[in-house]
Parts: sequence; structure tokens; C-alpha cells
Amino acid sequence: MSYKFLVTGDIHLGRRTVHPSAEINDPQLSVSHSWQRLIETAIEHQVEAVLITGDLIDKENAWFEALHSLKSGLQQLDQNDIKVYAVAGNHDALVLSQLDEILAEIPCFSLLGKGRQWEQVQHQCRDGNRIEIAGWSFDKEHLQVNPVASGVPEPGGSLSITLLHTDLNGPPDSRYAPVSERELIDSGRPIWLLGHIHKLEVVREGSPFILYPGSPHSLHANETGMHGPWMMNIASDGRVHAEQIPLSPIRYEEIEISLDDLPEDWKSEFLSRVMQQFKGDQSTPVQWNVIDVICTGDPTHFDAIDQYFQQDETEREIGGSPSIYIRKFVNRTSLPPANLESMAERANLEGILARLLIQLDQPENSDALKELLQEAGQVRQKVLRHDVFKPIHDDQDEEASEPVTAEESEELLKQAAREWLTELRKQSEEMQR
Ligand SMILES: [Mn+2]
Repeated sequence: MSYKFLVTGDIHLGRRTVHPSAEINDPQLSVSHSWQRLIETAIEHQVEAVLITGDLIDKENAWFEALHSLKSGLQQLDQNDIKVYAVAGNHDALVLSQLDEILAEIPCFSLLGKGRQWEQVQHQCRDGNRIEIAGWSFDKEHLQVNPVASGVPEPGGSLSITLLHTDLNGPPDSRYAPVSERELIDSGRPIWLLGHIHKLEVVREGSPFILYPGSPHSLHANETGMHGPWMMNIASDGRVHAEQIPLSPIRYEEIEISLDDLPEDWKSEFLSRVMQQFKGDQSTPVQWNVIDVICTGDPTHFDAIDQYFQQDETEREIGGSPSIYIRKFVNRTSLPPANLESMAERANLEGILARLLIQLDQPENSDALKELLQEAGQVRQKVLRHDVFKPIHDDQDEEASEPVTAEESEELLKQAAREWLTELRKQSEEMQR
């Protein structure tokens, strides 16, 4: 005997994905559309319950659009005798309490752990067996508290599920209820279903089982890969098996393409490399593939490629079924190492840049370089947090604007040095002609 649950989180009802091509504005890109498909999936599989790990609805300003879809979806589940257990996250902490009266009219829906108090209910399965479900909800947007430290309930047995919206292994001063993986393991509770990050992650298989289901609908280019809810099977001995059900209509990917040995007339060879590297999958519900192309190898043609696609937007859709659209190019091309070393001996600007690139490639950075990277990170952080960008940040998730890491600064510095060096090389070649 086993019990089926549909697990999801970070749905953000009320939002829609903006396709990078202004031409494409399909209703399927609205999260409401994916929510409806999720409801149909739960009914089709006759699951015991739908489990939601927070951020079901987007912030208050979006809830008029969300409300209709939310109610209609929950009513369909109710009619099919499927329960819904949810916790509130940082985004829907306030909205869900405003919707209390409306949600109270839909008996299948339970919001667990209101007022930051752990709450545990007994879910009665179709065969009469009982499974415990515990949860803890945000009651405001920012909570610098550790929910596990505040008395998580003891599990009654192996059939026991816990729902939590949390910044797992986040810094102790994280404003999103940080807990550590160790604390979840030590809690003795066998199944932890988490929300907050939109990227899926099976944190731990076995016991305890710890899963971030990720958002069911890709909302942003940094939510790469396939997205969808998870079908979780719990055997009567407590063993857990979970599998993702692809559902998002849009898929973002990053692919790496080498520009080595491209002919002067590069276009068809370049496109065939992209198509070879990224094959769309027709067996999934994905309608749009949006890719970022990271170019490596010989830098000679990078600018020409980048400019070609910038000049004509329509060229960015490169065919394939489902269609593939190039969102942007990232320049990680570089000169061959031998070339770089001879260049480093020169006493001019080329030499300085070549020496910097060689230094950046060493396993251990020198103190001077460490200092430079730290300073670069601070400057970048200051720019990113500038008031000018505030409207953009407000529109996005807080979680998207993480602090700038040393690795990121290092990568940016490398990229800038390579671009500069390539440009200098081109200029000196032109002068020799
Ligand atoms: Mn969140």
C-alpha cells in the first residue's frame, strides 16, 4: 500500500512569465494556467492531498487576478474529495490572512501553523489510515527566526510529513526563517517538504527525506531546467519516492558553445552547434525554450555573432520544435594559453591584461588580487542596490538579489580582461594589414 501526494511550492499565483520576445504574450505564460493544470494533475492521479510549501499567491497587489484562479482550483479539488494543506511563505503571509473568510468556505483547504505556531493535523487517507501533517507559517514578510528551534512537534511515526517555508542553510541573519539541514535531521521528523527557492533540489534522499520542489512554472531566466510539481509516494513502511511531473510551459537553459574553428561565414555552422547541443523535448508540455548561449574558445567571431542577433530580433528564434529562442550571449571566449603567456611578457597594456588573466587562473589568488576582488564586489553591490533600480527589484523576488560573491566578481573581471584583450589584438592585426 502506498499514498500519493502532489507536492509544490512558490507558485506565485498572480504573476506571469515575460517572454524575452515582445511578440509572445500567450495566456499560457500566466501562472494561473499552470495552476489549473496542476489541479487537473491532482484529480487525474487521485492523490490523497496537494501539499503547498508557501508562496502560493504573489504579493497583495496581484491578488485580484489570483483570487479567481485560486478559488476555482480549490473548489475543483474539493468536489473531487482532495485535501489541500499549505503553509504561508514570505510572499503570501499577509494575503492569505486577508483571504481567511473566503478560504474558510472551501472545506478542503487548510492553512497550517498560523501565527508562527507549529500545527499538526491528522490526514485521513482513502483506506482509513492516518498520516500526520505538520506546518509552520510566516505571519509577516521578513522573519529572522528559526522555526525548528521553536518546538517542532515530535513525529508519531514514520508516516509524518512537515511543511516549511525556509532559507535552508541560510546565514543566521537571513530574513527568511533560516534553519540548517542538521536541525531537520535531528528533529526526528521523516519527511520535510520545503519552499522558498524556486530551483528544485532533492536535498536528501532516504530518511529523513528533504525536498525543495521548486516553482511549478518558471518565472525568471534564473529558474533553469524543467519545472513542475512532484508526485510523492509514501509506502506504508515510510519509504518515500518522489518524481517531478513536467508542467511549466516555458523552459530556460544555459548552454555552452565553443567558437573554435568557425568558418568566416559562421552562421550555419554556429546554429547547427546550438541545435546539436540543445535538443527540445516534444514529450513535455514546454512550448518555449529560452536559452542563454555561453560562448567559449576562439574569440574571433564573438562580436560579429552578438551584433548579428542584436540587429535582428527575429533571428533570435532559431527554429526547433518546440521553438528555441536565444535570450543572450555570454562571452567566455579566450585566447589559446600559449599565446597568453608570450603576450604576458610585453611591457604594454596587452601584457598587463595577459598577466591579470594568468593570475586569475591560478588556484590561489594573491593578496593584492583578493583585495581587488573584494573592492569590485563592494562597488557592484552598491550599484545594484542603488535607488534607481528599486522599481525593478520591487517587481522581483527578494531572494533573486543575493549578495555579490567573490566568484562572481572574479568571473566579471576575467570577462572584461578577455574582451579588452581581444579588442586590442584585433586592432593590432588591423594595423599590420
Ligand atoms: Mn519565498
